[in-house]
Amino acid sequence: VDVAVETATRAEICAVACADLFLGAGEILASPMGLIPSLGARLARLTSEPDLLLSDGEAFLLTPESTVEGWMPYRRVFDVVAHGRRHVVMGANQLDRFGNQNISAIGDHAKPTRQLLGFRGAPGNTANHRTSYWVPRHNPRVFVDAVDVVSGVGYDHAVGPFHDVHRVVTNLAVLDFDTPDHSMRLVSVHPGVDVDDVLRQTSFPLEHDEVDETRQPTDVELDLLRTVLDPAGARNREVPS
Ligand code: F8G
Repeated sequence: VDVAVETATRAEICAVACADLFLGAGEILASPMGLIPSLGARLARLTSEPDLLLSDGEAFLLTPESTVEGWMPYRRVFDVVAHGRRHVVMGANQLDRFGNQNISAIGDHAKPTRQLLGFRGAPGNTANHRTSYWVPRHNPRVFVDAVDVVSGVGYDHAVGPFHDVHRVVTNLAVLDFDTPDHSMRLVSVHPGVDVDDVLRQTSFPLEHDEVDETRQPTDVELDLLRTVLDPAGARNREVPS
């Protein structure tokens, strides 16, 4: 097995966990929001998923090295969303145990204490195709009993046959919804993190019967991250080790 001899940083573990979100994806549009999910999608394209399409979020499809390889103006992104051949990795100010996401507002909806991003593409994304989440600071303020506003739709608000909240990757762990009632489950903790650390940082109970350790990057993945995708090391500032 091609396992890296050098020690990976926490950020590199997270980027590889994000790359693994796309395993088996084939020729779909990957829409990673934020640095670590973007590194993950580009890494997947260079390793496990060579047919993955990467958009710049405006008008072009890019190679992992940022060369333009196609034209996808904004309106065509909506066609792809509706058609379902897309996997978005969104952020979250709040997430609950059924995967409802809030990026809209904090507090009472009639008089919010904080105005955030708004609903953006979240409702349509979660109704139409696979969605995952990236949370760089796993804590009880993000992992809440109930979100203040539902932006991305969770499993307790069925929105049809294409709803598919896949996984949540955080700075501590990987989680999914593969339980009988689709409540959140702890899949793996990153090297150096205890299961109890994750439970303490999560407001709701998490199933944690069979928890693995998140896998280490391979030598090839570490080399790509360090020399091709992020030579300046921005990843390690977003997620300190
Ligand atoms: C809180 C909390 C909390 C934050 N509890 N308080 C406070 C209490 C905090 C601060 C203040 C601000 C398809 C598609 C689209 C498109 C199209 C196409 C999408 C439709 C494209 C364009 C579009 C959605 C993509 C994301 C989000 C990525 C992040 C953020 C963040 C942080 C969410 C993590 N829990 N939280 N506060 N977008 N971004 O103390 O108070 O609130 O806090 O797919 O768009 O439109 O649709 O958010 O907030 O996926 O992940 O970075 O807003 O930066 O600064 O933390 O300090 O001011 O007092 P943030 P933050 P204070 S798909």
